[in-house]
Amino acid sequence: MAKASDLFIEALEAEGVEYIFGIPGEENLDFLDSLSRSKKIKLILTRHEQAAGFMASTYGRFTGKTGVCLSTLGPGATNLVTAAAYAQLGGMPMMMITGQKPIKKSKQGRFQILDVVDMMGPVTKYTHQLVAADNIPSKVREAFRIAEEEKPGAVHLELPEDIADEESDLRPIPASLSRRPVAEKKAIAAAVCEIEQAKSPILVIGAGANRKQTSLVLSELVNDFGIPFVTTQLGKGVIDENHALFMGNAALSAGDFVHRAIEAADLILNVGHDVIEKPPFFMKNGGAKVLHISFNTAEVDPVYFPQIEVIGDIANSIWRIKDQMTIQHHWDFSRMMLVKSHHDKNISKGATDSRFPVYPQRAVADVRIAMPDDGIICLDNGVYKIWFARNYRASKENTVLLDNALASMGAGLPSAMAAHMVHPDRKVMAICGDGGFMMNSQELETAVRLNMNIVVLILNDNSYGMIRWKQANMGFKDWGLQYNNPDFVKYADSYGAIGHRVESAEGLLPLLKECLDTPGVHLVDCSVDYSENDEILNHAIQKLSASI
Ligand SMILES: Cc1ncc(C[n+]2csc(CCOP(=O)(O)OP(=O)(O)O)c2C)c(N)n1
Ligand SMILES: [Mg+2]
Repeated sequence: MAKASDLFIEALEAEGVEYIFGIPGEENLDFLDSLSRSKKIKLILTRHEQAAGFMASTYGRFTGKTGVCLSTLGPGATNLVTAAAYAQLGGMPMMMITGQKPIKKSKQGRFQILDVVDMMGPVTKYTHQLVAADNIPSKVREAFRIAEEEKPGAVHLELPEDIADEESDLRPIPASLSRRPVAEKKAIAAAVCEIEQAKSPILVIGAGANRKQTSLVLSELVNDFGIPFVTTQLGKGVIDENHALFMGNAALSAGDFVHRAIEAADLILNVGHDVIEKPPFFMKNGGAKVLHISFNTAEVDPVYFPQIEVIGDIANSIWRIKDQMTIQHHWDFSRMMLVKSHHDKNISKGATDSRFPVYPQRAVADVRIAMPDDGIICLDNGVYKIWFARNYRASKENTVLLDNALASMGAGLPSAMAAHMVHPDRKVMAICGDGGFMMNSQELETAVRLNMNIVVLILNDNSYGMIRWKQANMGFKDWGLQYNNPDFVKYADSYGAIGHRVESAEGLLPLLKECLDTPGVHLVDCSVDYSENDEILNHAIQKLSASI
């Protein structure tokens, strides 16, 4: 016989769980006591449940294995909701375990009691209240299976305190050996035929391609057949963006050089596309044909209705297409290559701009120089995300972690902390706006306590810049979006982190290098000048790219 909470921990150990991120409440104390005896699972105590959820999700994003987080009932569980949505939309396997008052008898009326299982419904793939210790092995296994199955996402188990204290003589159920299904032979043949017959095919690499080791085989496809490619924000780095056939990133919604390159195609090979991302292109009747290559069938939308679908493991599909296809002499990529030459010239603009506060183009260029190829940047949400997605060339998969799905502020720092935990030997930088950073800045304490090596770069404009940019673009007056910040250097120091301030444009790069080379948690306060954002991103780029 084992206590239910011990059995729960054993079931998590059987799934290979290494960490549980979170904040226990009194309803989790049996669970916590069982966890204290685990030799395999470490508790990562955070200062807010949302940060724990972001960390668990990012762990899942990197490893493909479910990241686990913990909270109490009611307020702890509501704090996890944003992180659940982040994992769910972003395709990251993540499990939330929440406590609950006893379910067999009332202890304190309805104090703190919410229907957490119901609340989690719209933001998870699976949500369940455990009502008997004997259900633990099957429900834990089921939750992991569902979280990790394509498309990965969030799951939730509620463990009430009276159930945690029950006994069971059951054992954890081991995971079965299972492989992802592969595409049907005729679908591969149809895809090969379409690509061979096309005049100017183009590859669009999206979210799903950044999950499952497709990098090698997609790079081979591009190298062997010379087909140009585009990345979406969540597809960054799957193929080296320094490649001669890279046509750009779909950071802006329309009117950029990358859209001109896509318009030059009569067939779009859309790999791993997920409609949660802003569309990299808009389909229209009579326009280019679309070949949807993914784990799951395409969710149809007025702007997305692919004619051909190749459904199954992406790497396997690409490998088989590659194997059966031959280079066609009628393929013509000249228009795309012309667009690319203009694109590359435009991207390098402003990279050495010496004005201060720093211009975003310069910040992106300097971060790129400071970061090694396998270095990981973790972006929060703000207007700089567009600049980084567009101008920062990622050369390896999962080296630019940004959230183009829920696009929640506050994830930059926690995701960088999780990146450091999964890849302790790699350089990690969180890039945040002053607004987004403050939404989870309390986690500096967690990072310092856990002796992490990370650099947090704050692009500081004393405002919610992204919304100001949209406000200007929509012709509204500049109103309601400015605030004051703490002294970020003193703020960092008060946590035992190391605070720095950028004093000139030339000072940014050497400071970033110094921080990356010095162990510890570094916070860099860098004033940024967004005054040209509207002109460049909304007008100049559109005009230039339209003139090619
Ligand atoms: C949790 C959350 N709240 C609000 C928003 C809407 N929003 C998107 S960007 C942004 C402003 C971001 O400001 P900051 O972090 O300072 O970055 P900046 O754009 O100024 O560089 C806001 C309010 C959001 N995406 N997420
Ligand atoms: Mg800001």
